Amino acid sequence: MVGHFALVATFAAALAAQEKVPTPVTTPGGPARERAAALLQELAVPERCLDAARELCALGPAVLPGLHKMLVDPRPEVVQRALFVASGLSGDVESLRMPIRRCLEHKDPGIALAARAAWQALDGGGSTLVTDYQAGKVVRLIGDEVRDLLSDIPMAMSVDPLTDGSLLVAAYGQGRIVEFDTKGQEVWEFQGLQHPSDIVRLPNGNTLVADSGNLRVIEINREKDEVWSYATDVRPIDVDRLGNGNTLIASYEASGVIEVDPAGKVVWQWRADNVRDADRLLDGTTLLTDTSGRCVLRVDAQHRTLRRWPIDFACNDAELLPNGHLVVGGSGAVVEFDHAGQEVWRTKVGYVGHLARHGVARR
Ligand SMILES: [Ca+2]
Repeated sequence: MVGHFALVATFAAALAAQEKVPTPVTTPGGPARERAAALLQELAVPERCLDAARELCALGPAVLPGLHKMLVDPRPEVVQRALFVASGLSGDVESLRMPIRRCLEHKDPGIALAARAAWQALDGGGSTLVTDYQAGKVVRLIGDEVRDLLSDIPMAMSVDPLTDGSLLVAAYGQGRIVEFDTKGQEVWEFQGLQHPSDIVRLPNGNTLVADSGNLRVIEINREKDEVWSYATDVRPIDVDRLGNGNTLIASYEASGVIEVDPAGKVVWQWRADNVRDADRLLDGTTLLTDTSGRCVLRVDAQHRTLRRWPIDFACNDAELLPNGHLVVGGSGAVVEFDHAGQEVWRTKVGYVGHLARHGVARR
């Protein structure tokens, strides 16, 4: 991985307000800071975790003193909670830049992965990075503006933005994954895949690939050696490495959604034919994007459905944000709902294979 962390111009320019953001409570110290301290404690309570995060995001800068303490806590789970809240804060959060940058290099992979999202949020300005499979593009949506970052990538299915501004892309139609630097030049690729659907650059520099057509997930190192694989009853569409070292895989017409440990043992499963995205949330629950069911679900470890968002198009990817909003992309659109389920923003896109929200619009 490239060792510098320069701002990407498109990120820095992306500070335009995009949508309604709760006005931060401006009382210095006092009640807001006390409330923040109590809410930061509640992040550790699974039943309160996501609600506490949402309320913390609304508090704004009053949260910062407590967050700074958590970011240097020796317990990895505490640091991860702080990074999640950090990625949803509005207002002046510049003081978080150095602590988050240190977390990017943390030896705990869960912290390093969580820091990636928080890092992108710092300069993301509330933009949404998406692939448009139909147009063969990677684009950044900022309000109603659509900026092309990469084009001429047949069936661009997934993109992983790296910390130095490079973009790792799963070129589904070319059977390869490609890394582009900030000038759009190819700097690394891996060929011989069949319909790669998702990619993740891991903190150790390896790359996790959903090699869909070959019915396997592989992890390869920079030298392109295969260092891990999983190929039992999967047609992987989405793959994530979790903080505990396990791998979460969502498959089309195969095992559904499975969490497998490094030895390949399935430790959790959600049976469904067409869930195209699964995300493990901070409270241990799982967000599922069910394309055939046209809905997004939040389910717990015991397979209970805690919430269901109906979606009016074939959805492919979703993200539940720290502020409680849900962003969903798929066939024809990207939509954002607030915590109450009200649509706050929608834009037309040909066919979204993957999306990622970076931060909140700042004022
Ligand atoms: Ca996922």
